[in-house]
Formats: sequence, C-alpha cells, structure tokens
Amino acid sequence: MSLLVDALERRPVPRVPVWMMRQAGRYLPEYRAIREKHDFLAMVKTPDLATEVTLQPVRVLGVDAAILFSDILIPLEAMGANLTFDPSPRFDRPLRTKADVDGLRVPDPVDETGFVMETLRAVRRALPPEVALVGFGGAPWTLASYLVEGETSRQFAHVKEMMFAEPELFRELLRKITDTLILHLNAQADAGAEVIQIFDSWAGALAPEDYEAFALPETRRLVGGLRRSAVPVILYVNGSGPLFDLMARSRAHALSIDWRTDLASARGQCGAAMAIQGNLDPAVLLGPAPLVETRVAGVLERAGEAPGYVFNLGHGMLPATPVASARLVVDTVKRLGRRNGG
Ligand code: 1CP
Repeated sequence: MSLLVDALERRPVPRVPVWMMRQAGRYLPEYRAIREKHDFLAMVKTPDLATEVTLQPVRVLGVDAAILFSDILIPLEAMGANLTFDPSPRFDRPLRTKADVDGLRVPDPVDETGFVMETLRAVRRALPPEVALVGFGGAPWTLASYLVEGETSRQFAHVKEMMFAEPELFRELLRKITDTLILHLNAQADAGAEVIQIFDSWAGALAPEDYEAFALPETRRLVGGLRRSAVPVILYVNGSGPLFDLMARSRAHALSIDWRTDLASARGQCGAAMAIQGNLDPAVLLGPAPLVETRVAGVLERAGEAPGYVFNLGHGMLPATPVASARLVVDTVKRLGRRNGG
C-alpha cells in the first residue's frame, strides 16, 4: 500500500504524503523538450509519450504519486465534441440546443479512449510500488461549462443561461456527462489507477443553491458509480470555501481545498469522516526559498496530527514555477511531515 491510499483511507501513516496538481507540464524542462516536438493532444494520445511525461515529476521531484498525463476534456471529445488546444482548450461548435445535447454519445471508454488505459497500465508497470497512481476526470458541472461555453469562461453566461432557462435540458446534459464519466473512470481504475481525483474546477462560480440543485446531485451519482472499483475518490473544487458543507455530502473519501480556506477549520469541520488534501497557494512557489519552507511548515502545522491528510497545492502548479521550488516543497514535507502512525 502507498502513503497516499493509506492517508485517503484515514489510516495512520509514518509521514504525510505529498504530490502536486499539474505536476507534469511546462515548468519542467524535460516536459518542454518533448512538447517542442509534439502537440499536446498527440502527446496525450501516444501512450509512450504520455507515460514518459507522467513519470517525469516522480523522478524530478520525488512525489508520492504520479497523476495520469491526460486532460479532463478528453472524454468530451469521445462524446462527439470537436476539441482543439492552442494551448487553451476550444470546442468549435459550442453546445446550445436540445439537438446538440441529443447528438452527444456515451462512448465506450476502452474503444474510444484506449490510449488512456494503455498509458495507465504502462505507468503502473514503470512506477516503484510505493508510488501511487492517480487517475482523474472532470466533474459534470465543469465539463458542461466547457461544452456550452466552447472555451474557458469568466462569467459562464451561456452555461448559466441554459441552467436557468432550460433546466431540464441542462440536467439531461449533466446526466450524459455523468454516465460517460462513470464508465471512463471505472475503466481507469481497471487499468491501474489506485486513486481517482474529480476536478470541479469551476464549481466556485455557482451560488451554493445552484451547486446543491445542479452540480452536487450529479457529482454524488458519479462518486457512487465508482464504488464498484473500490478506489478512494478525491473531490477538488477551486473556490471550495462557500461550498464546503455541500461538498462534504458528495460521498467522496477526501476533499481537496484551495488556499482561501483555513486548513485547520476544514480539518475540524470534517472530523474523522473525510480526508482533506491541500492547500498551499501555488504562487508561494514563485517566492524565495525561506518563504516556501515557512509556508509549507505552516500548512503542515494547520493540518495537525490526525490521520486523513494529504499535502498538495490549492490549485495546479503555475508554468513559471522554478523546479527548485517544487523540489523544496516535496523535501520540506518529507522532512517536517513525519507522523507517529504507520
Ligand atoms: O500546451 C501544453 O503543454 C498543454 C497544457 C496542458 C497540460 C500540461 C493542458 C491544456 N492540460 C494539461 C494536462 C492536465 N490537465 C493534467 C495532467 C496531469 C498533471 O500533471 O496534473 C491535468 C490533471 C489536467 C486537468 C485539467 N485540464 C483541469 C482541471 C485542473 C485545474 O487546473 O483546475 C482543467 C480545468 C483543464 C482544462 C485545460 N487543459 C489545458 C489547459 C491549459 C486547461 C485549463 C485552461 C482553462 O483555464 O480553462
């Protein structure tokens, strides 16, 4: 068993596990060297390249988990949406009508995204046994927002318009996405993912009542649909603060929180019921080394000694992050994160 799985199952561990969201990517020279020769989607769809890029942060940083190199939008492409990255994602025909929603398929994950499962199997073979393999997908609300907006959005006007003006159509869209993700994430677990993280990156844009009415029921259904795989599920929301109590009803094993929430209160609120992951501001890694160490120590202090804690950032690593800073975070958690358990 790995430190990560033990901590997510809230078993005592000898040391706090550490990994970082978006730990593969442009901040790593090893990543940029491959990315110069291939476009992003080609890398995701070529298991040899995706495997290499998944393993890079394990080798360079010494993290306790590898996260599959892929993207939350990959299953949407398999549903029939036309996806490009330049480098931001774009769908050329945003979904607006009932005919658009009816046109989406619920694809077979192995037939249509077999490269994901092949990558997971290859990564698992190459990883040291004590390093956990994390699979992931987007939450239904966040994925719906990309399909309806067609791109990254600030105001979410189109997707909210559909939600408020045609709630039944919007629910139908969410249901199709959830059905797709249940199949896709169970297939990831079958292929070797030992933990699944669900990214609800844009749920923070919702009023709590709309999160409760639209996003939460489908997230709960998604988490419930992963039960047969028996892997721990982490739910991440950027802007989790006001939604924390509702997220706790998701049935996820762990909540991954951003830096705007006090970690000690979050741990207190969850009690012994759920694990918590987080929550260093990724921008801290742009600061000087002594500050990075102090801030990591502060996060560990607020996390406390109780089982059920995983060190991570509050959101993904920024492309400008110095590699030395990322390594310092990992080394500091390894030095200061010793616990009595395990
Ligand atoms: O040009 C490039 O090299 C592509 C940049 C890139 C990378 C490295 C994209 C485009 N996606 C990824 C990989 C990726 N995406 C991973 C890999 C594993 C890792 O190391 O963590 C993961 C987990 C994701 C997840 C993801 N993609 C999320 C959720 C996490 C989050 O940051 O909130 C989201 C919202 C996306 C959409 C996406 N894909 C790519 C970009 C630049 C974006 C975000 C754009 C936006 O703000 O909408």
